[in-house]
Amino acid sequence: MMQVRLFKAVLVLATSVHSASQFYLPIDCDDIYHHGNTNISGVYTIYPGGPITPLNVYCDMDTDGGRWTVIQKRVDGTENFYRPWKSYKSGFGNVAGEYWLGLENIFLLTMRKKNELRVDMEDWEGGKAFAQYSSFSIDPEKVGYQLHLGSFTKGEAGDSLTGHDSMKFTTYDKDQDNWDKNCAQHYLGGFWYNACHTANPTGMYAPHGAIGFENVHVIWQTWKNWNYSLKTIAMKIRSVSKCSCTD
Ligand SMILES: [Ca+2]
Repeated sequence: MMQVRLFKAVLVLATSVHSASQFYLPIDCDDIYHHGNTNISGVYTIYPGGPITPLNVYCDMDTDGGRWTVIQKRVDGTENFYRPWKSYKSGFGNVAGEYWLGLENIFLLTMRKKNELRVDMEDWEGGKAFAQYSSFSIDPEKVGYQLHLGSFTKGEAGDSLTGHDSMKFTTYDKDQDNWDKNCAQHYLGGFWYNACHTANPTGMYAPHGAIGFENVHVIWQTWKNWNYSLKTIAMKIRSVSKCSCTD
């Protein structure tokens, strides 16, 4: 009870000093960009869950005008993404490298503001591509962190995510997919699997051609098809609300 009261008091305090920029608590990288007065990509602290739960995140301030809050990133295979529900819920990895921001944090971020989604990826031959969607949000845990994806808007990578819209999240120890087996166990990630996927950003990381199994890699089907293991992939969200800040 004390904690709840304290939390409310701090919230009121945080709200009351909203206009004083030195006390402003950013919710996402859009806030960092506008209120923190920076356009440098890197690790920053945001507060999507309120003032007593700081969260480190990577902000992409370079791509297409910046302001992107990165929620998932693969670059070198140093992080294990074959993890249970509790890991996908709370988040894991290193925000300066590979990580998953956590379903609870993603829920809070997308609850606070309306966001668009961009997925950037690279192959092993120096090629780059992206896919962008008009909106992205997820429901709370009690309804399985169900995905709500807007329409595909642009990007040469093509649309490999619409087939995952309206899916609940599945991990190897929590099956909420549309397959009679468990997609996460079979395709080695944690995702909004359907039956099962056309994109597998949390799948097994391996140099292209290093392993023979199909469909278990880091995949974006409309760009490189089922049997190409991508070198990098990053999912990032950005507020589409008009900035009301004055500075
Ligand atoms: Ca299943």
